[in-house]
This record gives sequence, C-alpha cells and structure tokens, in this order.
Amino acid sequence: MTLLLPALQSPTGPAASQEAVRFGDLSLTYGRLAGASAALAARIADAGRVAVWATPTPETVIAVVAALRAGVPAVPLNPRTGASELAHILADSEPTVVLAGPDDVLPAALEKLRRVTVDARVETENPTGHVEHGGVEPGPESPALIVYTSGTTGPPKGAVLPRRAIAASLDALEDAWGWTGDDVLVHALPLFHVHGLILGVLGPLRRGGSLRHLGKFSPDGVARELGSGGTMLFGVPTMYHRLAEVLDAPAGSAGSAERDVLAGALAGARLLVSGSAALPVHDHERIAAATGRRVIERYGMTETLMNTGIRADGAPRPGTVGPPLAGVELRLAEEDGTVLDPAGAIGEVGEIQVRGPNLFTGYLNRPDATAAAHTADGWFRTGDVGTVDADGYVTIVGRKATDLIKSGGYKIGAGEIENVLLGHPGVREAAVTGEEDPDLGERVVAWVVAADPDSPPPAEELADHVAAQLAPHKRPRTVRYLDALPRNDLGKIMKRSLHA
Ligand code: MCA
Ligand code: AMP
Repeated sequence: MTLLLPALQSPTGPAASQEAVRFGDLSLTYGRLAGASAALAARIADAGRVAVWATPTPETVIAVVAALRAGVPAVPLNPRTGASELAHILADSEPTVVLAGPDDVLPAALEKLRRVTVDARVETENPTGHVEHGGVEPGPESPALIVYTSGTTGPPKGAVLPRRAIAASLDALEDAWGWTGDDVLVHALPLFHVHGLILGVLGPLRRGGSLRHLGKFSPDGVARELGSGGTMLFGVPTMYHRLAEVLDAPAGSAGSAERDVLAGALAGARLLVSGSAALPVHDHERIAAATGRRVIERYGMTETLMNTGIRADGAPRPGTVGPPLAGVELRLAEEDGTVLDPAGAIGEVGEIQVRGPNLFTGYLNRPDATAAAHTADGWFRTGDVGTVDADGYVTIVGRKATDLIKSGGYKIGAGEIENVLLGHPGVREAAVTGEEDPDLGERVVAWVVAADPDSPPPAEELADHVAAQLAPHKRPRTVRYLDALPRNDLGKIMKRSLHA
C-alpha cells in the first residue's frame, strides 16, 4: 500500500516549513507535525489501541497522526461524552492508553488508562520526523480508526475503518473536487466523527495542504478565514443555515456590514461543501442569491465514508447529492430486497446500497450487526432511501428507520435516549422522536409520562440527565408531558400518532 500521509514522511526544505494545521494562534508546520507525531508514535507503538480525547486542538491532530504512523488503531472520544456512553465505548474498544492535552481534565472512567500527554507547544528533538514502523506501512486492511455511531436501539457501535477506506475515500474526493496541496480548508467540525476528522483533517494532510480550524463555529470566523486565504469550506447544514441567516440581513440594517464581509468571503472560496444531512433548498438558494456561489453536497456515512458527491466541474443541482464517487458502486433495492434494474429504475424509490473500497470492515465486537447491515451478496445497506436520475445523480428522499434522528448533522438513536430517560426516577414512560427544525434539521423531542403526574421532572432536568449520561447534542430540546403513551394492541408505542 502507498503511504497514507506521504507529506509527513520526513518533510525537508520548504515542504517542512509549510503550514499543516492552524487552530487560532496555534499553528503546526509539516516539519513540526512530522516531528511531534513521530516522537509520540514511538511512545505508543506497543499500545493495542489508543483513545484520543478529541478536543478541537492541534493536540488531537498530533495524536491521531501519531497513532496512524504507529499503526495503532485510534478511538476518537467526544470530550463531552457522558458517563454511561463513555463507559460503554471504553468497555467495548478496550484502549490501553489515552492521549490528551496538557490541560485536559479527564473523567474518572479514563483514569485506569495510561495517560500520555500531547503538547503542541513543545518542540520535539526530531523536527523532520523519521521513518516509522521500521519503514513498513501497515497493510491496507489494518484498522486505522474506530468511530462510534448510533443505531436505532442499544448503545453506539464502533465502526472499524481500515487505512484502505480512508485512502480510497480521500482520493475519490481529490478526483471529484480537484483537491490539491494548494487548498486551505476552513471548518469548525468536531474531530471525533468522520466529517471533521477524516475529511477535515486527514483530507488536507493527505494532499499536503492545510487546515484552519475555527475551534467553535461562527459566521465571523468563517468570513475571517475564507477572506484571508482559505479556499474550501466544509460544514453541516446547520452551519450553512446560520450563514444564510447572516446573509439575509437587509441592506442598511445592523447586520448588513457583517453580511457584506461574509458574502465576499464565501464568493471568493473555491469550494463550499455541505454534508452529514440534507441542506434544504431554501438555504441553497439564499446563499446562491447573496454570493453567486453554489454550495455542493456530498453524501457519506460513518460506515461507508463518502459515497456520492457533486463534482467541482459538474452541474450543481440543489437537493441532490451527485453521482457515485470514483470506485463506489451504488444500487437501489425494494423493501423485500429485490434489486431495482438500473436501466428501468430511473426515478424509482429504493434503499441505497453501496459497495467499494470506501467501506468499513465491520462493527467492533458485533458480527451480528455487521451481518445485518449487509446483503447476502455483500452490499452495505445504508438505510437511506433515494432515487437515481438518468445521469446518475442521487437524491435522498428519506430513511428506512423512523427511530434515527439527524440533529445538527449528528446521528442520534431514539432508543438510547429512551433508555436513559427511563433511568430517571421521575419518568415512568418515555418515547423519543425527531421533529423538523429550521436550524438543526431535526430536533430531539421527548414524550414523557411522569412517575408522579403532580410533579413531573422539569424539562431542563431531563435534558441535563441525558447530556450527562450520553452527550449534550443528544439532549431533548423539547419535552412534552402526557398522561399515557399511545400504544397498539400489542403494547408497542405508536410514535406516528404522537405528533398527531
Ligand atoms: C447546552 N449545552 C449543554 C447543555 N445544554 N451541556 C451540557 N448539558 C446541557 N444540558 C452546551 C453544549 O455543550 C455547547 O457548549 C452549547 O451548550 C451549545 O450546544 P448545542 O446546543 O449542542 O450546540 P448547537 O448550537 O446546537 O450546535 C450546532 C452545531 C453542532 C455547531 C452545528 O451540532 C455541530 O458541531 N454539528 C456537527 C456534527 C457533525 O460533525 N456530524 C458529522 C457526523 P459550547 O457552547 O461550549 O459549545 S456525520 C458523518 O461524519 C458522515 C460521514 C457525513 O456524511 O459527514
Ligand atoms: P453518520 O452515520 O452520522 O455518519 O450519518 C450518515 C447519514 O447522514 C447518512 O446515512 C445520511 O442519512 C446522512 N447524510 C450524510 N450526508 C448527507 C447529505 N448530503 N444529504 C442527506 N443526508 C446525508
């Protein structure tokens, strides 16, 4: 296998002094990142698996790159993960080491691991790096990252992502977008999911380009970085929605100066890319009207990395996610599994199934779930429902599972939240649904029957309870109290009738 991150292999001369990543006022050149990651790789070479406390900092970049160079699988952790979710991930993935920054305060659950501190401010003795793992790149199928993703029921599953999938997906995006080492990517995505970590960090590093991370998303930050050399922006639809809101400020209003700066910065970018959920056509149109630029969408999934995408040189078609990327095979199947004939299936609706070098190898410790996610003939069942046009453009029209919620671009299983709500002493019954939300796409709504109807637990208390056990983005944004949940004759909760 060719190198996963060739630009980090002993960079010398001008290549060594080129900026690799910048987070606020902290920047790392290729030489510095190569040196720091090589030194760290040597320290973790014998760890079976490492957990990475994935804050939006250069330390996370050094940690993940070091793990890749050492050939040790890394498990990126959301630093806001609550107690029960963290306990599950640790028990499931069994890391022996946790990589964290010097100032990070880690939860008790991580205390039993060996802590290795990563400090981006410390110069290493070996600024140009060295050849790792004896000069032999780990095999293409060796696991690089284990990324946790929610399902409809039960705790999150660890998707095992081999080096081959990362390389294939990033190279398919290079082909689709003309992505080069001259590109400067701007984003504010979290670094514990595929979008922010693989596309947003390993993407620029594989090309020998650079990343400027905002730390926290803000329209001002986007305007500043795109207005001073950034060439590409990656974001989830919620971020583009918030940009569109700023761009909507009427002339002469208080926000019009901010609008003009943002519009100019977006207009000057080479590529504006949205993914992780559907970007509403209304937001596409508002951004196009204010900037003259089209946001393009690509469609991916933790288990498959990237499947389709609008090409930089292709027709931007709002509402579609473009044709399959190089190397990806895509087909539609009916409810009963019958594969739709591609020639006769134009415009027909079916489950999207994919095959290709971009796919994961399976869920960690879950052969049952891995088997269930594949068809007998080896295709991955995405659970997304879509159509394909005559020119191969894919449109996603829905999702098979009603118990999956996409909020702010995060996938959230209704079942995991219901289980946690039922663990609250004030809750007798609970159901969780997703409700349309202009900002988040979908908003988590909890329907609760209180143990004591005269003093139901306050909504904020339930939200805090979910945030503390799972993660803040999984907390219910709305709580509705009922005397009883609607159930069918078999006792199953009828979620569809809740909204009615
Ligand atoms: C609020 N907060 C709380 C609570 N309430 N903390 C603890 N307990 C509470 N009860 C805090 C939050 O931690 C946060 O802190 C702040 O309040 C606001 O949080 P939140 O409401 O969640 O933020 P938001 O404004 O709704 O965030 C919107 C967002 C975010 C920035 C767009 O949703 C986001 O980053 N989404 C990206 C998701 C993503 O990358 N998905 C990719 C997976 P503070 O203010 O300190 O921050 S999909 C994927 O990878 C596939 C492959 C693909 O196709 O891309
Ligand atoms: P995750 O499992 O968190 O990686 O999320 C993957 C899911 O996000 C996919 O199965 C889709 O439902 C959704 N998704 C990703 N990109 C897009 C997009 N551009 N348009 C619509 N849905 C998307």
